[in-house]
Amino acid sequence: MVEQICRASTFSRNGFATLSTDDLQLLLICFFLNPNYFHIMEPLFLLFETISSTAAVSFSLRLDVPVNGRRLGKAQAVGHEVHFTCDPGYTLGGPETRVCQENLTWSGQGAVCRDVNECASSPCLNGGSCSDEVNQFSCTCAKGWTGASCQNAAPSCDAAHTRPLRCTQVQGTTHCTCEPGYTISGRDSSTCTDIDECEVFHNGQAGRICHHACINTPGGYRCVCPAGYELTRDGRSCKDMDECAIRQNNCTREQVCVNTYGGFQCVRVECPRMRNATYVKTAPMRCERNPCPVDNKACPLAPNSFSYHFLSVVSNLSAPRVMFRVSAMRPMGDALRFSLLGGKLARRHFTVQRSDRQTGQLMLVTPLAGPVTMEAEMEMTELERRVVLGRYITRVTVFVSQYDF
Ligand SMILES: [Ca+2]
Ligand SMILES: [Ca+2]
Repeated sequence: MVEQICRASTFSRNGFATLSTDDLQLLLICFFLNPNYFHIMEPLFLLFETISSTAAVSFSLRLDVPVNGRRLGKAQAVGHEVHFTCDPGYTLGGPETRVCQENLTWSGQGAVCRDVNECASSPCLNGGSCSDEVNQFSCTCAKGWTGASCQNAAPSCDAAHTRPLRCTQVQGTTHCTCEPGYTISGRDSSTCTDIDECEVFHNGQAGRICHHACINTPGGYRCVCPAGYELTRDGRSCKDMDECAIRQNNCTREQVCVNTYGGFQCVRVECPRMRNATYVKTAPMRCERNPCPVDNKACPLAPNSFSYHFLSVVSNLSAPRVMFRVSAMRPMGDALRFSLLGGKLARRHFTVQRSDRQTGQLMLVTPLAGPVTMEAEMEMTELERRVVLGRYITRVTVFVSQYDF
């Protein structure tokens, strides 16, 4: 009987129940009968109020409103429900609805509003790190990226090296492309990055992309040539400028302009000075021996003529190859002999061969690495019954360029 009276529902009213002094006494009796009574009544939150000078106990079921959330519904009568919602940015943990039960406890566990982890979906792109905040997230972007989700390449000196992807929808499928000269890149393939043609086609099957130097540009590339060369129409090759032909040289009237690969040379032929013979210039590139005095026995042994030739070649020309030919126009004697004059250096790179009865040729036997200027002298000797009739010197000056073009 007492247990029945002491059932929690005895004191249940409409949520806030006002206990009369009799009820309060009954409560105390219940407590004395069973000291654990208030443990049973734990959900009851006792309030003491004074209403019209009547001591009364007002109680309500403890029901915490979740932090960052709201409770909907005020009724606390047995069988009634309350609902919980959370503020934006929070998700409800626990039941959405709790029912006031017969034993004056609420059904289920307490509701809590948990902060939604906006970082859970890894919203920061391109290596950015995510910080979860209430109802939002913030990205700390990796170097070179910007935007709320680090989706944009940061403006920099080479900002032009990236372009946005161009996407189109075709029958529900997205097709993305880049402008010519760009390729899809980025961790999530969301960016078009300039192709470094200079790097990619450095030494392709078709040879070097540029004859000389390559400069990568946004969306393309550019070939450049060293000073003294101009880019050809194909935009790849370098062609020597003929400074002698276009009069972009500073050679004087006494000098002869010799075009070389990558430059030019102003040369002036001086006839050789010899003790036993004198020479006169008979052409800009030729000196002939003056007639010998009758009493000068050494003079006739001196070379009859000196011819000067200037060759321009590129560096590392393959060898062997014929560089120059000398022929006797009107052979006087019965034999011709060709030989190479000059020092060790000339002999390392050149040799003289006979190509037919009247012709000798200067051969390059070892490639010449430029830039260098090399001289070689060929002698043609005319003989009549092994007696020297005349000697003819051909001096070849070879200007080797710095580059192999
Ligand atoms: Ca490029
Ligand atoms: Ca030139």
